[in-house]
Amino acid sequence: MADNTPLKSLPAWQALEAHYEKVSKLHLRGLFAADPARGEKLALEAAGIYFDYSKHRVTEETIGLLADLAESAGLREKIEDMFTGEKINVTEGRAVLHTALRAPKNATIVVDGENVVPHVHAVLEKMAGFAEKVRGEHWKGYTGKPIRNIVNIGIGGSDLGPVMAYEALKSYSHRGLTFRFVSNVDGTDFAEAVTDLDPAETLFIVASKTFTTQETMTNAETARDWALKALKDKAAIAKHFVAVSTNAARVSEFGIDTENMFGFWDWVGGRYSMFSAIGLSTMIAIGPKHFQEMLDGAHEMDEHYRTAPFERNLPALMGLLGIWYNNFFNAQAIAVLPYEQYLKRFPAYLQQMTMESNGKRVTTDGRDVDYQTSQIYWGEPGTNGQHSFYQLIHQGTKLIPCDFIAFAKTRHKLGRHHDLLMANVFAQAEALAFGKTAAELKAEGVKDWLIPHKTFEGNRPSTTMLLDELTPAALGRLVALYEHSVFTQGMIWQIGPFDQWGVELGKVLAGRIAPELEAAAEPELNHDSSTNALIRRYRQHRH
Ligand code: G6Q
Repeated sequence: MADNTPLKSLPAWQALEAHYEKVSKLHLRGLFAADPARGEKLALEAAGIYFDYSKHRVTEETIGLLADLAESAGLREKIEDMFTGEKINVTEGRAVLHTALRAPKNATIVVDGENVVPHVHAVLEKMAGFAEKVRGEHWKGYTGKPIRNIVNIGIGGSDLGPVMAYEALKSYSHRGLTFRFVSNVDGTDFAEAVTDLDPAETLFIVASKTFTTQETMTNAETARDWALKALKDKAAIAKHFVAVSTNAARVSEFGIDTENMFGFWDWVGGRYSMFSAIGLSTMIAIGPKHFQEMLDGAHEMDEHYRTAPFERNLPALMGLLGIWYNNFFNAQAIAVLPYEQYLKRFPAYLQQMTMESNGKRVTTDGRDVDYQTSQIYWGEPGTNGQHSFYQLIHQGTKLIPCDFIAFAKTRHKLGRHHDLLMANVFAQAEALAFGKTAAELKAEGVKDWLIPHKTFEGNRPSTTMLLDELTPAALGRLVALYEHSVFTQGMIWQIGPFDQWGVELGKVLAGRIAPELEAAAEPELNHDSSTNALIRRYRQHRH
């Protein structure tokens, strides 16, 4: 297959290059005028998501050509390889099986000769038992008080998913429990998270796949000191600390009983781990039943991705549309704009999932790419963004395709709020696509000199995703949608979405600098002159 054929040599790629020359000149105003049914034709519904892509700068031919690209890039086979546990994380020699985390009990997925599904369900059951104990006040702290506060300590993939899911599903959460998330090595994060908490009522979940991550271990040690200062007895650790990890030896070295450890496996990547035991805080918040609904939602999207033809396959289409703008229109970014306050951390979560996965510059076989890879993902919930950076999206010089995410039902029926929210999301997509012409402004009597300022050229693409309601299942579907969109892109760009070597160098250098900052005597510094000067200045000024 196309593995070793450079991407730009694929006939399907070249067909898209030629097609781009025609389509890039078209305006969405013209495309909609030419086909009154376009708004319904270029929309799909699957796994509970209505996906309107009609406001994209595409024709039906574009979609066909993009689907051809996916076929000729071998996407079909690659999806099967992922789902069946092939070791597609090449540089780490690992399978990539976040889909197994949401597979039903009777599924069979074999890694190294063993069916992993029973292991997944065993951990889910152990998590459920623990979550119910905490929720039902049966898990008591060392002094006999029930646990009221849960503090998740983790970073990156061991933090962003849990925070995002907790915030997203807050309306389903146990309101008698307080949840906090500590990630940053900046002591402020820990200090502020625990400032109003009683150690006797606080449970720390130390979430770290490796149990070696500097930030997490530093925060966990500080948490242990904080708890012991109040509880005074090492035996208290067993009641106030649990771990989520793949590294049992390190967990017990830290002092946590491995009975209170929830495991996962090397085939779960950090940024793909929110459905694993890393989701323990989520499960305690929303309960095992809702957690299972979230898994079922993700599984529904998995099945859709695995089986639907690419033209009608939401994750494939989303990924391919991203490629269309990134590689043909030279667009650099994608804005993710949820019109749902509960999804306020969703853009941050997606930043890691998308950019840590596909921010790569060599192919899996080590060649430099000669095309762009991951877009920059960013965003904020609507309508706040409208009063801030949307100006640039409407009238700036950059092309920024937008993902609008909205829900027909609100979790809080309050007067006109939801209708107004929805009016805004529909209006933004409409304004971006169709803009406002000079002729329209003139007809409205706008003075000539103001017309250039008030003109919106339009033709700015967006997807509108409309879901029924932000339920646990809906969240599962949305997350899986983006996961598979990222996979689609990574496979077409011939890069490896599941490693992250780019985070290593900074870690190594920080490890070298930390002792230089901590040394009592003036250390000999052998960095560049800028780094040396910064270190010296910090040492002089820190007290
Ligand atoms: C994610 C990355 C990274 C990781 C953190 C935390 O895909 O690998 O963000 O999740 O570095 O790692 P630990 O869970 O091992 O502490």
